[in-house]
Amino acid sequence: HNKRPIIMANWKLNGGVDLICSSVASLINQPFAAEIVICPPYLYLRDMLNFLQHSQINVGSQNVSKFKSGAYTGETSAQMLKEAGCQYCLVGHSERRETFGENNASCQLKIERALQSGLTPVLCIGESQKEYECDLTEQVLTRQLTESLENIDLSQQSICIAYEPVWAIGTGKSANAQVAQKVHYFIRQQLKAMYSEQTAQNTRIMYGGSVNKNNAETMLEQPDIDGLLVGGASLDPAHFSEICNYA
Ligand code: G2H
Repeated sequence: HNKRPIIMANWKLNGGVDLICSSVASLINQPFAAEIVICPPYLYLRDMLNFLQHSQINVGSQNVSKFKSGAYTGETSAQMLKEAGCQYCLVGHSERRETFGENNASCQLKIERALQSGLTPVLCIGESQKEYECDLTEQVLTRQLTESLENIDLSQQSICIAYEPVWAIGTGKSANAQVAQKVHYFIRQQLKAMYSEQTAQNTRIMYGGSVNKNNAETMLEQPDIDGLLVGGASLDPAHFSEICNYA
């Protein structure tokens, strides 16, 4: 690996002050080789940022508005997140696509907003169970990448990609590391075709979907897996710090 690995925790709609305190306590003084990022619910971003301000750990949001400002009740803008101190935002997580009507076009707008504000977007892509069974993975990923990244210039700024096969999310069925590696390699080739060899090499591609301490190490050994996006297992601070130590 020529890049620093990245391990991101996605708390989803979980956690509270207790989890913040216990996570911070278990992570804060450890010298991790990887970059560690925690994405708590919006309401806790400030607390997280305050606790982590003298640490190496970064904070990200789980979503971002596609709008800059205005009459959009309930939204949080990229500028606000950046101003609060976030460095990353997830974009287009499959749960948002499935339950909140997000699609590649909204991802494209969100990525634009994030980059304009200096946040690094983490574009989440992945095929459904049905698409996987019909052998449509490459087709689906190509479409997600080309539509979500339309008109996005990556020569001066970077994004991260999280490959999360939907059938592996929260199911306990993680993809086999060799299968995941093949898909990551494919994603990198797509980035090369869309941008350049350099952009493809510089973009960190994370794997997500039922990552835990038993599969994290093998995943991270794969040449095209640059990091992990961890959901369920990140809610247990000891378990999460064990995963972080594999990178
Ligand atoms: C996939 C992942 C984190 P989990 O959604 O984004 O969650 O590890 O619980 O499958």
